[in-house]
Amino acid sequence: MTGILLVQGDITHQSVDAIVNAANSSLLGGGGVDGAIHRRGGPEILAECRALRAARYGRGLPTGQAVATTAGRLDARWVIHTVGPVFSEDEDRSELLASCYRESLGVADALGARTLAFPAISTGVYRWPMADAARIALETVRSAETAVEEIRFVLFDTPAYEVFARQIG
Ligand code: AR6
Repeated sequence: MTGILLVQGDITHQSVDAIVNAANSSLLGGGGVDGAIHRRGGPEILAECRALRAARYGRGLPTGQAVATTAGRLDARWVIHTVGPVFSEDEDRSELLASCYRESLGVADALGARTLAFPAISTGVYRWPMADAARIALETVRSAETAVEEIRFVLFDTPAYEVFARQIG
């Protein structure tokens, strides 16, 4: 039985086995939660991301997939990088957003992670409306088969936390 927990705050301050990063396909960092993870986690994370790109993802990590690196100086064992879809009014990309959560859980299981922290993937720079993103995130992790014991959604601000709290019921 997997516990689902909502926390308001900065994901880089969480103590968990694995922290999920809302990355982009370059894996080379960016703004938002990605920038915060690399800043606080230090250069070891970027070094592993570069090595992964060179070895496996020359064209970038595809949207909806996930891959792990060290967590550097973060209080975690791994960072799991996943690439959310950019929100579109014209095209339903929900399955790609759900895939980010499913694939991240799959990577966490393969690593043996028991506790995992997710940000609200795609809800910042990638503009996904928070309520819809929360619904997809919660439905996907609730229906996933995983050995992860605790999934923590770390919401950066009060409005985001409240949206998730309403969705979780
Ligand atoms: N802890 C928890 N949540 C955070 C933090 C933090 N430290 N910082 C921001 N958020 P975003 P995306 C929230 O933009 O939409 C990057 O440049 C934020 O308020 O980080 O998936 C990447 O390199 C929002 O609710 O990710 C990509 O290019 C959520 O995290 C692109 O942005 C996600 O916002 C990915 O865009």
